[in-house]
Amino acid sequence: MTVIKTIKGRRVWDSRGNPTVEVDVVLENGVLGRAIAPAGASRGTREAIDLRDGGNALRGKGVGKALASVNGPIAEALAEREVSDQAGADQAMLALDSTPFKEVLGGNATVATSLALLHAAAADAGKPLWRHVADHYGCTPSVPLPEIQIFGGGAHAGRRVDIQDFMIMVPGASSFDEVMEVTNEVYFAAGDIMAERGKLAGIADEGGWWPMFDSNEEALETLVAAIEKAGEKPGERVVISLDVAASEFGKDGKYRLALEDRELDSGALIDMLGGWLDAYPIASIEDPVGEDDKAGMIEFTRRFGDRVQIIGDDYLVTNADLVREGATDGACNAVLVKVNQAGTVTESIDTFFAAQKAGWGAVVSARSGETEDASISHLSTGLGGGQLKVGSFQRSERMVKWNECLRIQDELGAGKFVGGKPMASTWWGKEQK
Ligand code: 2PG
Ligand code: MG
Repeated sequence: MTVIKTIKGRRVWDSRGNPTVEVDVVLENGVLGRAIAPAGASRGTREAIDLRDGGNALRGKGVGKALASVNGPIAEALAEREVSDQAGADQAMLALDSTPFKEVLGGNATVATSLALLHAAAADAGKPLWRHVADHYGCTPSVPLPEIQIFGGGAHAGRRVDIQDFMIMVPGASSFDEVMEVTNEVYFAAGDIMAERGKLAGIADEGGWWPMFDSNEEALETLVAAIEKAGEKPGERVVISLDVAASEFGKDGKYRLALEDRELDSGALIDMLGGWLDAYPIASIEDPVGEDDKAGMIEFTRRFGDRVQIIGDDYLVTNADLVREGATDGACNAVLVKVNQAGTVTESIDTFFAAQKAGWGAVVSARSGETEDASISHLSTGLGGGQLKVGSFQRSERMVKWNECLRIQDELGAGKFVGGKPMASTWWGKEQK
């Protein structure tokens, strides 16, 4: 029994140079737990809000109001509480804010506090965070299989291509270390090919290459060429994963591919993506249609759900009720778990368990605005969640998460890595059951 002594928020800065919220939770025995809120750019409309100050200063992105939430009502409500009661503390924050999207306290205030509490409880128990998560929630820990971005697009690269994330996964690897090695080869092969072809503009928000492609499909062709240049046979050890992030270019069932200057209805978008699934070794696809396109998501899942992982991000916003609804509707077969979309650890883990109960996959994910906080590497391992999405293979706010997984793998042993599965004709996640 160790109780919380103080909770203090401070302003720090994220990978895009924007202010964000860091929280220190100090226990009566002096133990510290610390965490930092990330920030998305392609945000779902139903996720917890980032409370920002508005106005001209700091481009309206100040976090003074969010810090006031932490240092005022949150600190007051949580003081003297038992630190290991994560659910109780998260509930106490929810009791201060009855709005659906945490508009009073700010999701950035609640998520940093909630994660800092988790860190404090782990430190108090003398355990690494991943072990605390596994023990506290009754899970078998395993090191996740990453999906790693090679090119950025959409909101992360000035909308230079419409599709947001072109990623690879290495399900055929037998250790996390091997994934890193293969990714290094593919990532730099892609950069070389783009430079040779005059298609490389720089580095996008999540560390992936910022492309100058003339079509979305050119990105896929280049990615396949990069996998081959790295000495791999596409679809064997290495597969492709896409985040279409369709809400960013579509509304009310109308999708505008600006790069190709054409508009598609939901059916035509689904047909186009289906064509890509036939032509390229794509094992996973996120938000193939918009967050408001329920009929489209059901149709996409009906047609392709038995051969590809279909992840809901903006569509499900780390919400357990929406996961249950999606499972009933037959929309998606996996969920992206972003702690700041939900706003608390407890709600995120509820979402994870709702997905597990539905027989779905779960991918713990970073945001495009990140920091040195590596909590999600531990969360994903502790839950035995299977997959982790962090962005690309460059820049320290990304590498800190991958490197943390390497350390965890050393503690857990390579045998606890979720992978080592050759790509099969069906969705690899299903193969694992
Ligand atoms: C996503 C994320 C991470 P953002 O859409 O999955 O790539 O982007 O954090 O900008 O919402
Ligand atoms: Mg997404």
